[in-house]
Amino acid sequence: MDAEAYLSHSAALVDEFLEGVLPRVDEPPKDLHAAMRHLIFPGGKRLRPALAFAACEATGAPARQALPLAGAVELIHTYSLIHDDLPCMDDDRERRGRPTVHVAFGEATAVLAGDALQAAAFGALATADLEPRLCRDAIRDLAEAAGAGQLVGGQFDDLHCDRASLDETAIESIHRRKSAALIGVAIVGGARLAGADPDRLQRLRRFGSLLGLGFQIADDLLDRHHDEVCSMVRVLGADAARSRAEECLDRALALIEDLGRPADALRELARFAVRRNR
Ligand code: GRG
Repeated sequence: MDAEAYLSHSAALVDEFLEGVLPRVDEPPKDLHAAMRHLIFPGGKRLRPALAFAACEATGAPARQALPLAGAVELIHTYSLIHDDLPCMDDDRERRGRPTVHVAFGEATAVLAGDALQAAAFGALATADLEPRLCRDAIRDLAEAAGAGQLVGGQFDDLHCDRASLDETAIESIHRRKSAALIGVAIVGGARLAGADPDRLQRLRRFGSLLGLGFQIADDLLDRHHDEVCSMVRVLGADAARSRAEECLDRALALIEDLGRPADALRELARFAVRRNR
């Protein structure tokens, strides 16, 4: 199965899950519930859920076993996009060709919708039918990836960094926290729910970190604003940034070289994440 087919198959699986965990729009407070769903349906590429499913399959379990984690990561991803678009952050009026949540529903509702999506992510994991130790570990990993040490801390440094002192190393640190950590937790979490042993989890953690960095450099290459303060293209130039992303991909793929056919989808998605044009 190629990456596009795997992504659309994954989207169908995770959409059904998300539909089940999100509050209905015909129940009050209706506007809050509609705002929570605005960016979830229709969603984006659903790359993180797909990576969770593929890592689960690479570990020998059916994709469905990773569903609570895949759904939880997509909920965190969506909350972070809603908050990132706010006037106090990037101040974007459009995302995926539609009005951003604060444009459609107002700023206060967008903040609250993001907050509620984050809570829904942890609720979905905590109430899933999982072995208690696996459930605890998955929640802990997600909290780490979404918190001050990773996603939120990376966003903070992105907002407050000093353009003059931002070299490749500093940008890489922000990319790893703001973007790669959530990619990594999707991969590690998917394998965890498949029962992966500590060695496998450690290897996939390194795979996810490299892939996440390659994904974010690809995002910098796709971004029309190459003069963005925190862009690898700004500090390296497009050619060197592309080489750096390819190097991340090569090193990531080498880590899963011996996983055989069950890891085919994970490899396809890795190539897609770094070479994508959307
Ligand atoms: C506000 C806590 C907080 C964090 C914001 C998500 C984020 C951190 C910033 C958004 C801008 C940005 C460059 C994020 C890096 C991650 C990224 C490239 C998100 C877009 O991911 P895709 O391409 O999006 O998977 P789709 O639309 O396909 O879901």
